[in-house]
Amino acid sequence: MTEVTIGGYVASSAALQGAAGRAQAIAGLCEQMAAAGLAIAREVRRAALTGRTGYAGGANVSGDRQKKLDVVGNALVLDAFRKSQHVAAIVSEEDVQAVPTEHPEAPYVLSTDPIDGSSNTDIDGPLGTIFSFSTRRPDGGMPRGGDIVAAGYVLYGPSTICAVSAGAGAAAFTLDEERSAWVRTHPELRCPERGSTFSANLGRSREWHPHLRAYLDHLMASDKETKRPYSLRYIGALVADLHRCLIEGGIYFYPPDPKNTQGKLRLMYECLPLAFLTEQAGGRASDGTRRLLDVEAASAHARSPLVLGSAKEVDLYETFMKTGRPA
Ligand code: FDP
Repeated sequence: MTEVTIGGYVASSAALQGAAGRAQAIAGLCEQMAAAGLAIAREVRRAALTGRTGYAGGANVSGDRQKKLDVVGNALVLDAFRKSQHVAAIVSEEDVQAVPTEHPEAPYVLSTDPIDGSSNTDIDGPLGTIFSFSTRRPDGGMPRGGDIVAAGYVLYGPSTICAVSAGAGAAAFTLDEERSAWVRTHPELRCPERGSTFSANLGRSREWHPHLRAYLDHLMASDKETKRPYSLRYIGALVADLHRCLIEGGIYFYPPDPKNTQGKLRLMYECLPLAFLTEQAGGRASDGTRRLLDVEAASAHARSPLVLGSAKEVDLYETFMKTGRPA
């Protein structure tokens, strides 16, 4: 394993070369995010010992009851970037409005879900942090998929992993806790073209669109040639479910249903950052009918259906949504 730092990997990204200082600035931001991830990892590991499991007492703007770790994770990320010369504002799941930093004219905006998969905080299940850095729009509008310059996640599982892309491929680093150092364990993160697992909350599947139910039937039908039936794997923390898809292939989807008519997941700090990373790892990200990175967020907390993972699996999902059939 080569000792390449997260900042070194990001700075060398072919997509960032050109403007002087740009690559270094974005590399520094990703390093800072990984440092925040390290601090969050410690909080997550010690939560049951420090009284930080359970609910905090409030709710976020989407109406989700906040866990104590949501609040702690948000504070750690905000503290890491509040003084940053390169970040103008932070769009977080936990804050109603974008939080301005001390440098509101800075070139980049951070979008983040500091603790993804909060339902898992009290059961020792995997959690994540999602982030993206986007070029700030001069009109103050919400950054779009095309504005993202770097994105990734930190996965708090049996080990802590930071996956990152700065627009020219993707890599993942594992935290060596003894040295507090990130080691590049996945020099090139490549999502297999196909997989044999699917990941979705089937609790509402009876309420799904008939075309989607046909897709589900297709996945669960027997066919040796296409390795069906696929296996169901659902951790219930998006970062962890996506990580499996990127390593082993497969598909994750959170579709709309009568309760969540726009889906459940939030575009700015869940869907778009992970769409960017997934595409850079050779996978695909869709809202079920179109490329997710082309979808514009109407507001900081806008939701979208999300379909992520192996390119051919996402293609098939879209075909079913169009026709109700595999072709
Ligand atoms: P959670 O509500 O626990 O924070 O971000 C939302 C998210 O988790 C994703 O991480 C996860 O994939 C999904 O919601 C789980 O939702 P369901 O409980 O509806 O399956």
